[in-house]
Amino acid sequence: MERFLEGNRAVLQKHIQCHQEIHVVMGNEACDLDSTVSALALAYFLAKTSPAPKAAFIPVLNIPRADFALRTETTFLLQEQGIPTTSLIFRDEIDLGGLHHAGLLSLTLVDHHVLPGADTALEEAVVEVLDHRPLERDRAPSCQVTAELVGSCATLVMERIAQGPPGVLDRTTAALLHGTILLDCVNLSPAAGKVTPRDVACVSLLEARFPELLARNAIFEALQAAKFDVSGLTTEQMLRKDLKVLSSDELVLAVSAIYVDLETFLCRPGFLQDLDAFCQAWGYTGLVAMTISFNERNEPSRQLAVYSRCETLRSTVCRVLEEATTPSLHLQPLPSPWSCVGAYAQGNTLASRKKVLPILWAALGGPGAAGGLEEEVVPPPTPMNSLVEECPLAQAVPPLCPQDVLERVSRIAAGQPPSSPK
Ligand SMILES: [Mn+2]
Repeated sequence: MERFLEGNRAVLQKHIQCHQEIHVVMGNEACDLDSTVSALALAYFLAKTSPAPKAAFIPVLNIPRADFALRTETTFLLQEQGIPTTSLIFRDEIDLGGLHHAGLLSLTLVDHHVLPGADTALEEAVVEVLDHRPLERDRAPSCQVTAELVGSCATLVMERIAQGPPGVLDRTTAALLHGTILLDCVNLSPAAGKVTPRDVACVSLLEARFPELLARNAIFEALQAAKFDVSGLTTEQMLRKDLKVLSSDELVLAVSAIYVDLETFLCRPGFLQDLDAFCQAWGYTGLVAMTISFNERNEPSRQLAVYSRCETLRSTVCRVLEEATTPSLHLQPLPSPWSCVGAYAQGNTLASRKKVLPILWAALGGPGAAGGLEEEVVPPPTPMNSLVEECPLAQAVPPLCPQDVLERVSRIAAGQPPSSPK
């Protein structure tokens, strides 16, 4: 896998020069772990098994490279498997429209099967679809469609590989598929309602072939922790990672979920410059940051900050949140290091962003606040299973560092005592 990915760019260039077929395997625009790994693994398999003359099989991550850092569970798993980001090809690094225009493009869609409006022109190039949700549209008979309601698209890719010639699957690809299925299927927990017998069968098959794969719990916990690990992100990336945007005729208000406590967040180096630049770049008049963090007993606490350079807007938003009754947020003012930022402890830890958005929408004077919640999300949302939204994990996920989890597990595996109690 590593060598396949490393060579991709050169193979792509050569095929363009020689006017030979380029077969792109691409996931959806959320570019979550499933989309990424399904694209990598299927492209790798096709490259290994397709008869000559070979197309260039190129996995494409369906986001701009600049957004990749926000997919923290994906960057974590690829790094663990020794795959450098430099060998990946992102959507803004390949001209799919141009390739199609030149008659060179074949397209396989994984983890989705309908191209977004902006990509409609590429529909004609689609030769195969692998998806794990119900089909919304029919395809020409020439297009090979696999649509099965399993927990993870990676399961369908694994089944495809298992049906192919033996010996194609390498350890890295196996680890990627294994981790992805476990994350998507909530560690194969039947209670979570995502796993199917086919997902379980694939995980077992992978473990039988590669006994050195880490234990399921360890991988799941590490990936789950990585998903919410923002320690490596810039302030701008933290603000974008889990973002909703409310807009009225006059103003645009961003509402970001933040996964560190408010004091840490507000005291980041260069905080105010970064916040100003972020709001200016995207045209936001103000921003509400809702933080969720966990104490040693894994109890969640929520805090809230209101920022705007427009004092009228800031005080209006603050007042509306302070006085809200459905539900009451039980806000307690906190000292803020910045005069343009109001800070609060949120006593009502059950009041999620889902509850706060309508309050804010009403404050913006949204028409018919009940039915008119118009969410416009710019830039596109990341695939966050937001803790700030209502989410079954909101009470249970401790802020683990993914490296710690793996370290602890390898220590346990080596028979050494864990460095710190869990
Ligand atoms: Mn998926």
